[in-house]
Amino acid sequence: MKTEFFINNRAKFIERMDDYSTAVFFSGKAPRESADQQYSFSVDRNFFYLTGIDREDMVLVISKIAGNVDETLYIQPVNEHFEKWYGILMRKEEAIKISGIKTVENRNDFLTKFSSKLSSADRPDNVYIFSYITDVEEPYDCYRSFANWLRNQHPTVIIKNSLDIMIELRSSKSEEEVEEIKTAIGYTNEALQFVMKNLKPGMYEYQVRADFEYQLMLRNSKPSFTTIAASSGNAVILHYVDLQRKMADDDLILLDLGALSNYYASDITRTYPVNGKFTQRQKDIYNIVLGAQDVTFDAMHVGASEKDVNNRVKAYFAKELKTLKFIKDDSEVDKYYYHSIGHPLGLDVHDYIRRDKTMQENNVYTVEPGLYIKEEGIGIRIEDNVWVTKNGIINLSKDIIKTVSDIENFMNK
Ligand SMILES: [Mn+2]
Repeated sequence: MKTEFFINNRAKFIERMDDYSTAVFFSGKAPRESADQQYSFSVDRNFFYLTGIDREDMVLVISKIAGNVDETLYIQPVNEHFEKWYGILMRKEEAIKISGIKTVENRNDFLTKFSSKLSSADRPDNVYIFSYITDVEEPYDCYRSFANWLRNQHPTVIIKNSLDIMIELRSSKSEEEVEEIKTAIGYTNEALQFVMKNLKPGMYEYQVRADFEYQLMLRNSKPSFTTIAASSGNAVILHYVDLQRKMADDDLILLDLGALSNYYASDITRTYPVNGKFTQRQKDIYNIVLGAQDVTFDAMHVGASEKDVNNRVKAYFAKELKTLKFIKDDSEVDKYYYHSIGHPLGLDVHDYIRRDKTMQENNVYTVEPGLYIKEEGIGIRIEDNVWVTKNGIINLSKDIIKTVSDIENFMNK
């Protein structure tokens, strides 16, 4: 991605931060998995959004004091021993080139320099750190240990959360970001075509996952989240990840999966007949879910509330389920449709949710109606990724086939 994109993101952040403030962003560290193994590193998405860099243990500091802006990036110093074992660390010149940040310092000096800044004449009153989902069971992350240090060493400084600014910036996608999501959708489409060609009774669910992820790896991509491959009755479990079942003739398989392109995610669900042909019952329910997508697309526009859109879908499902004699009253719809219609998508698969929960220009959402008939072992979800524009919505994943006839024709070609 272009350096200008990241420079622009920081400019937008600076515009929104209070004067006499400093904001700190950490790139993060991989947690330990066992005695001598680390989980693979995945960069903090806000750090990436503001710098374009995806390396471990870096710190971005942005200051606005009396209107004067200062940006400093702290990176790990060159360490020959480390490089012999793990790879080449990022050099100053490269960090400047990718991020457009002119001042790059040694990571080991961060706390000392930050501390002296807080005691100087041009000190900030506020320090922005970032907090989103806090879970007391989770180990301390970089922000928490930094917040503790701040409270101990500089108890009068005001700690603010940069969450609201990041929600505003990240929920409004630039064209460049939409292009990345489209690329991620393209990988997903190609990998799904390979999956469909290989799919047959007798395969295990984990083999379908392997087919999908192998195709992503061939494209230097990877899954945007843990691949869900749920056959038959397993598909009524929304986040089913066990994948041990051997598939039989006449099974459906629900695949909820996605790929990454420069950390931008796609999140797609398709439901296929394992033997290449839907039964009449499967087809009937499948087409109801497909119809729910159209109801959703019609309801989505700039200013629409997520709740209203979901209620339209629920009303549609209730009507269809009553016709099929599954339910007698609208209130029973939750038995067969028990999630909501979608979520914002971007650098995170579940991107930040706006506080007012309305759809705004340049938001990207998933649209994922589903019906889950436990008593018949049928679970069907169809999920696309949609861009909200002032001229209406654009389905970014319309090329991934989904009608009954298109799926059957493709699988039997
Ligand atoms: Mn999904």
